[in-house]
Amino acid sequence: MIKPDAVQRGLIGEIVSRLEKKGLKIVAMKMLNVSRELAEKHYAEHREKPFFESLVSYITSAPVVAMVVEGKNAVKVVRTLVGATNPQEALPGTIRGDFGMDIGRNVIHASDSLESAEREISLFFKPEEIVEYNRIDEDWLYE
Ligand code: IDP
Ligand code: MG
Repeated sequence: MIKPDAVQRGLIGEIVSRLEKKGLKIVAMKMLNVSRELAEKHYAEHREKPFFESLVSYITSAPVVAMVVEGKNAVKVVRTLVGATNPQEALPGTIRGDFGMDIGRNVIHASDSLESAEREISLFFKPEEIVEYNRIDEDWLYE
């Protein structure tokens, strides 16, 4: 999910482009305003954290772009492209490392496991919003 700061800063294209060029297949994508209810569900695991309120207020402050991407080991690959949670520690070349300055404005969200991906996808998308297709370059992306 491209977070509100990245949408406001005009980084949607850059971020989508990085995922696309890596070879990840985008199978769903939408812009939406995250409601407080959705934000609380999405970040349920952080409910007891001191930053929970500011996190919910951040993610609901402007539109986001939610995506579902597929690929071999997609969860791990995306987390690697995204970089460390704190953009000040994220390596250059990663999305957070290249575009962020503050842990509370860290540009992008990425699911951390297949289980959380499944849970989060079901919060943001109806099954019929996820598209099945082949990318023409798949034979050249994978051995
Ligand atoms: P992740 O996004 O890298 O998976 P999580 O630990 O799951 O990191 O935290 C979820 C989000 O909560 C982070 O992306 C960041 O926006 C916010 N966050 C995490 N830790 C802090 C903190 O210490 N202060 C403020 N915000 C935080
Ligand atoms: Mg997380």
